[in-house]
Amino acid sequence: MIGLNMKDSVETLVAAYIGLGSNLDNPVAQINSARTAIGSIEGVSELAFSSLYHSLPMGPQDQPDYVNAALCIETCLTPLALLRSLQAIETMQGRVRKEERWGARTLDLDILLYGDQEIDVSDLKVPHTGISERSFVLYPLFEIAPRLIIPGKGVLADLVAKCPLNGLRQMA
Ligand code: ROI
Repeated sequence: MIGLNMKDSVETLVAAYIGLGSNLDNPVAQINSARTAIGSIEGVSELAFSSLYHSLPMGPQDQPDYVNAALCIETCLTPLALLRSLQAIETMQGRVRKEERWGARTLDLDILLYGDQEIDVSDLKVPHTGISERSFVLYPLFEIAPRLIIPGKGVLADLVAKCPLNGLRQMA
């Protein structure tokens, strides 16, 4: 990206949380290079990065296990500008959007939270749909933000306490 457009940025810095997931083409390398790429977006800086987690696929079972992580950033980008930048990184890392719902992917970058905002537009729903039921989202998030409150859903620690691990494990 060459310079920030005025309409892509907000006046104040916002803390946002991003969920990372991959189950194709060396998932650990995919997640690590996505982390570097996100930190290089103009108007974004990394505040915290979770451990990597190994997780069983949610959805169709005839796909490889996943690697998941969570990232906290500080950004002056609007939610939609951030989304576009994340989608560009997914595409650069070989993401092919297929017809099949919940199929395997090289890289999935989801905006989990954007400050304390609730956003529901055609391209973007924040907090991310399904956040409260997905162990591979909640546990990495809890590791980097144990006191977080999820707008509209409550205290993260309570959501974690109610969510079984479903085979999730922290990688060495
Ligand atoms: N399952 C796991 N374990 N981790 C993911 O990141 C993930 N992402 C998805 C679907 C296909 C729903 N399943 C997943 O998009």
